[in-house]
Amino acid sequence: MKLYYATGACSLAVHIAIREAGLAFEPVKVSLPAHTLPDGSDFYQVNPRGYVPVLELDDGSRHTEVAALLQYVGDQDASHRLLPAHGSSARLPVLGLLAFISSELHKSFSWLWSKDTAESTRQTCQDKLAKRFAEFDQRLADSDYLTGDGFTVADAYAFTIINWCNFLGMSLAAYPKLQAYMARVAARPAVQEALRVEGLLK
Ligand SMILES: N[C@@H](CCC(=O)N[C@@H](CS)C(=O)NCC(=O)O)C(=O)O
Repeated sequence: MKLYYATGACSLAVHIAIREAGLAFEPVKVSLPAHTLPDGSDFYQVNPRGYVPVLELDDGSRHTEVAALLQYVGDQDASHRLLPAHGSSARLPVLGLLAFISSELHKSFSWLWSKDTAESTRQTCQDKLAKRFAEFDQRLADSDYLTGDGFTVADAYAFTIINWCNFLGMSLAAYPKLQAYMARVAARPAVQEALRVEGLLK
């Protein structure tokens, strides 16, 4: 299995999940500004949409979309620790969170990354994110992770996206439980290893 990733991008969620699941894989770094691979070849040949993550399975098939890839990776872990079993009621909140993080967090942040985004749009996105952060802060008052006391693929995704606050100069000081959660997730050995491999830790 190969994971095409870019440093600190949303692909980090899949990277973390793969390491949490203990799966064998080859990380392949993509230069996003140039859309090139380490050998200089064109990343659009791998993904015509031009974005990471791409997960290439051993049969050569290539797949995209963070929320879908996290489900695939979670299901490879036979203990169902990262994603409860198909058909179980415990799976539903995790799937709900994957969709929520994708549409309500990931895509709002996408506007903040663009230099061309108008100030009014930027403000709207920040206001929306503030509401989502407040909700997570409340949710984390009684539990270590988003769906209870165990880490799931939803935490890999939430951590990755909220971590962008560090790059965009957005403070989480108003959300102490969320801030503590970010430190808790960052301290997990699999997360430390993913951050180190991506060059985000010394
Ligand atoms: N719909 C995709 C979006 C992935 C995405 O936004 N990837 C960004 C990095 S976080 C990217 O590679 N952008 C570069 C580009 O679109 O050229 C998903 O959910 O996986």
